[in-house]
Amino acid sequence: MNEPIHHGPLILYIKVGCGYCAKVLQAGQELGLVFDLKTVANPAVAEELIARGGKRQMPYLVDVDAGVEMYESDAIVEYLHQKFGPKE
Ligand SMILES: N[C@@H](CCC(=O)N[C@@H](CS)C(=O)NCC(=O)O)C(=O)O
Repeated sequence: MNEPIHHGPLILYIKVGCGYCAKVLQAGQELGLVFDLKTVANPAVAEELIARGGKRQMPYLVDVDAGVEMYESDAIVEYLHQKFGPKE
């Protein structure tokens, strides 16, 4: 596993037991990223997610510094690898 790297806040909305969320969490761990995790078990968090992205679907990533927000685990994993993965 890589050493932890410095990066701006990465908020990840998740649901416990969600395999798509686990996939993103694992990718983040492999890249040495730290997520600010928000779980939709809290109704206020679920409302916040819907207000932000338009629907209740997890995982949902917010890269605060980049102003990037997205659904879809595959897209999130790809984004994280492109931004934080090893450079050629
Ligand atoms: N294609 C999406 C599927 C995500 C998905 O189906 N997430 C489920 C949880 S595993 C969800 O948001 N369910 C709505 C809910 O639980 O309210 C992805 O890969 O991220």
